[in-house]
Amino acid sequence: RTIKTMALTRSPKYAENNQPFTVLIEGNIGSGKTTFLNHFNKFDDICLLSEPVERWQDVGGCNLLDLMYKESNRWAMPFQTYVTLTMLEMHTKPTDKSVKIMERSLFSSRYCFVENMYANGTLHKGMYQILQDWYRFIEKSIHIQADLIVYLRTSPEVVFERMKTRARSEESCVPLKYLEELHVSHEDWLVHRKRGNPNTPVLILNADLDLENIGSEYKRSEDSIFKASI
Ligand code: DGT
Repeated sequence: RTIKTMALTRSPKYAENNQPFTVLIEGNIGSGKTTFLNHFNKFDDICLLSEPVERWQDVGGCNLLDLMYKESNRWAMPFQTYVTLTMLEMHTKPTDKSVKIMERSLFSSRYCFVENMYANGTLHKGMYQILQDWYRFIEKSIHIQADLIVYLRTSPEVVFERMKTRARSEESCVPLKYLEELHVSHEDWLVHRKRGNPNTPVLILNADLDLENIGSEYKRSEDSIFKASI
């Protein structure tokens, strides 16, 4: 009888019960998420999912990432809906590995980028509301596994220099101010825990360190990931 009552009150969410221990790698643009992910290539039993930036750069021949930066009032909204789709595909992708590590998540898109673009006037209130309704519907109907968040914490000035050195053409017009705003929204979410589920553990790494010196930080994350996942 209890089971029947439960079935009536809540239907299972999509992708519920088929996801392994999942780690989300978060941090500002240029914080080293891709390098961090590559570090875990050497382990067999991990499903690594890097952020689908290449898909955003070629949607049927259109570079949505570029349009989002160049004509943001018009393209931010479609860009965010596409990011949501590609993130959900990663969150729900089945795997037979015992750990999944993902670069970014629906959460950073929602709590950092969308909040920031609404606050700075890029997203119209109506667009923002549509996205919020989608997020609420997704929350009710799709399971998003998140067992640990690794926050690659940086200073905006450091990532600004890295972004300029990397010189991804779409980002050529991104000012320091944008990275400062994104920094604050990451801090609000992952340090001050103002958004999202405050019970998800967050491991904070010093990602201002350059490649030669970040080894010990990576080791610290390996220990947390493997200890927590067994
Ligand atoms: P990494 O490896 O830490 O250097 O990471 P990046 O910079 O390759 O990756 P990420 O996710 O910080 O940014 C890739 C580009 O996509 C960057 O220009 C910011 C943009 N981006 C990522 N997610 C979103 C989003 O949800 N909304 C908006 N507006 N832009 C996003």
